[in-house]
Amino acid sequence: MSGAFDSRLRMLARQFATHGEPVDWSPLGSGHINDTFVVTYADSGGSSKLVHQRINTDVFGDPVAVMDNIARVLDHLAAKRRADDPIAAGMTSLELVPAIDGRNFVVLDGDEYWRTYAHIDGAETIDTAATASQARGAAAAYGRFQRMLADLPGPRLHESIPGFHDTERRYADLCAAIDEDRAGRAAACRAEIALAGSRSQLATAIERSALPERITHNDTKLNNVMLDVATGEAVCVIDLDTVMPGTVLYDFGDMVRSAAITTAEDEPDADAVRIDLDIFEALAHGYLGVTADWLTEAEIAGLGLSCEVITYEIGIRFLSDYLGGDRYFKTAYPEHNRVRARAQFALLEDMQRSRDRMTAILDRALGQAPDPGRQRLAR
Ligand code: GN1
Ligand code: MG
Repeated sequence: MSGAFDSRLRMLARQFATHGEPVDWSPLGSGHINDTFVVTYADSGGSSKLVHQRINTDVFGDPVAVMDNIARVLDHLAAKRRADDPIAAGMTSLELVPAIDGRNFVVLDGDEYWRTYAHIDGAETIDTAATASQARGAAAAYGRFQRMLADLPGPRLHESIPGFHDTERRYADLCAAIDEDRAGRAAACRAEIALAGSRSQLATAIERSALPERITHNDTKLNNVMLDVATGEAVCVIDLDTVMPGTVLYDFGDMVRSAAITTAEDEPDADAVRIDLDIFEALAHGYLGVTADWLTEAEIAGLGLSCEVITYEIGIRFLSDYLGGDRYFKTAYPEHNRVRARAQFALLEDMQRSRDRMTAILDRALGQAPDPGRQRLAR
């Protein structure tokens, strides 16, 4: 995509409400789905940066619905900040740059959907947590994000990807991918397929009917929170494509599997992949510190299990994509999705070995959170 971006950029500059001329650009971030570019625009008054992003319409079949969700969510977050709501203190949120026709996206060549955000200066994303305080801040940011959206007015958000965290369906998709064996890779993946089969009870382990529906982020990787470069504080939750109705367990589990890992997500040496319990503790404290008085008993009770379920879910998604010939996630080399799957499964196995310690950590974090019991009785 990046090679073709030069030719797109002129059209984007014309069709979005930009100031000045594009003078420089580079690809941005490490997402597996969309194409993202940061562009410097300059005029006589100075320069500023915008982020142009092409929405992957193979993944997001209804990009207009995605943009409708995002615009409503961002309006609501901005309103919280304007009202000086303490839950928004110190945070910012993404700002959409409109197109000149007033919409919040532009369509190029009939089927390329592009959106534009103002660049957030002085902030960065990290793929792995260097310190516990980064993890605590990111977890608190996701917790505050969920709470701020609890009173979003208007109709239910669109399901931008139906069944996104339906682990049972993800397991059925894996079984279909094994049967179809489209890329002829199943025979070589016997160990990964066996591991997935041996843990298949996780596919039905979350009792959704016992949990309140919330507005959740659904892609709570560590690198979807921007941190202030100077202070390391979490300042903005990004990557809002999958914000939709869900359960808080999806967000907590995804946060843990992405941040509390001793290696990169695509570590080729699966033996090196472990749960980092110090980071896990920081995540638990950060998240429960801002949500404990809001979550239900059932939600709190499910937090530990959610880590295993979501790690399993992403593992089987990577494996399914590998078996299907790498058509969903971007890959850098042919075995990439298989390596990712093995790393998730290794993380899952270590979580299962560490279950008692994780439960103790959650209990401790809950005990130190601001008076959850009283609020829960009052509800
Ligand atoms: C994708 O693009 P990125 O990295 O933010 C994926 C997530 C996975 C993640 C695995 C819409 O997110 O569900 O957890 O890769 N997003 C979508 O790294 O499928
Ligand atoms: Mg992302």
